[in-house]
Amino acid sequence: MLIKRPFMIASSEITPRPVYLRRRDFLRRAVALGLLGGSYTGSWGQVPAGRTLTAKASALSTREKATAYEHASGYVNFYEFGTDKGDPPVYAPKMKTRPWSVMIDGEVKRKGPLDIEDLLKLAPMEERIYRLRCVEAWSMVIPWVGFSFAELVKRVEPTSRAKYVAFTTRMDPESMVGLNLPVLNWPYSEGLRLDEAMHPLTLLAFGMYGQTLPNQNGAPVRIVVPWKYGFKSAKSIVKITFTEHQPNTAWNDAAAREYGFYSNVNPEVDHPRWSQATERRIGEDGFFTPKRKTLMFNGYADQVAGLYTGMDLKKNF
Ligand SMILES: Nc1nc2c(c(=O)[nH]1)N[C@H]1C(S)=C(S)[C@@H](COP(=O)(O)O)O[C@H]1N2
Ligand SMILES: [Mo]
Repeated sequence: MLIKRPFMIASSEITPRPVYLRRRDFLRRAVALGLLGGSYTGSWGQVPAGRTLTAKASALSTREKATAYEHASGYVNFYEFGTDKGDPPVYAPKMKTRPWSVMIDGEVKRKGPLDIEDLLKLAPMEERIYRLRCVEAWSMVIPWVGFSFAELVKRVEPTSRAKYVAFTTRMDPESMVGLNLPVLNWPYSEGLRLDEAMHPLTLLAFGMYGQTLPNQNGAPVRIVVPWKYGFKSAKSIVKITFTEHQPNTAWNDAAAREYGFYSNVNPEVDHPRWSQATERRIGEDGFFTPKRKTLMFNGYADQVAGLYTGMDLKKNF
């Protein structure tokens, strides 16, 4: 029989949820006040003290155990900072995230730059614990902090012609050592259909693990689309463009056969070079652990399958 070591047991498993959340709130405030000496160890492992983001727990959260902070912030894809998973934690901290503004443009009534400080105050923050499934067949569970992207969309008023939204990542040659590599056509860009972008699960994230995002995870603002492969969730966003036609996206431009526009997590559609049927949970599943089955739409089928009725998901992969 498998014996759980104490650190593998989520506190949510041994404590009733409301108590668990209150305790976490205490831990967060304690961190903010410096009571715990700069960091705390809990169910998330060591989390360094940062700028705390107060958020209320969301009913959209999974009850699965969150990945340790160490892995979520240390095992990252952010190719602008290098293609190795360990590169972004080394180089990204050099990127300045203030001042920062996000340009709103295209088919929208309220165009123009939005300052990050105003964006942060746009709607109440929620903590959303989501599964994240990378196209490379690994997954994590991350407690994000942010609000539904729909909150922003409502306020900027897209025109009737807007059918898609495109996200563009910052290009900072000083810190982004990966911009010299010809892997992608920089800047990194991604896109969603407007109804996907407006889905309540689509999150505009400013933080994770109760604090502002570490740069390597997309500070100061990123998108998180939990039912799609991770690469759809663009980091460190500087531009949001509403368009009439399907926008080009960085990964689709680089290898159209491998990365479709939709990129919904789908165990039935393999990547041309590997299976998408299973995944390995980072920080939990060892090399010899049987692989976990990947779920349709990353387990969010009940909420999102309706967006794709009538579509051939093998063609629109
Ligand atoms: N700008 C930018 N955004 C990006 C990437 C990237 O290389 N550049 N990588 C993507 C990929 S492949 C994944 S799996 C997720 C990982 O997010 P995380 O590191 O915060 O878990 O970010 C996505 N967003
Ligand atoms: Mo990914």
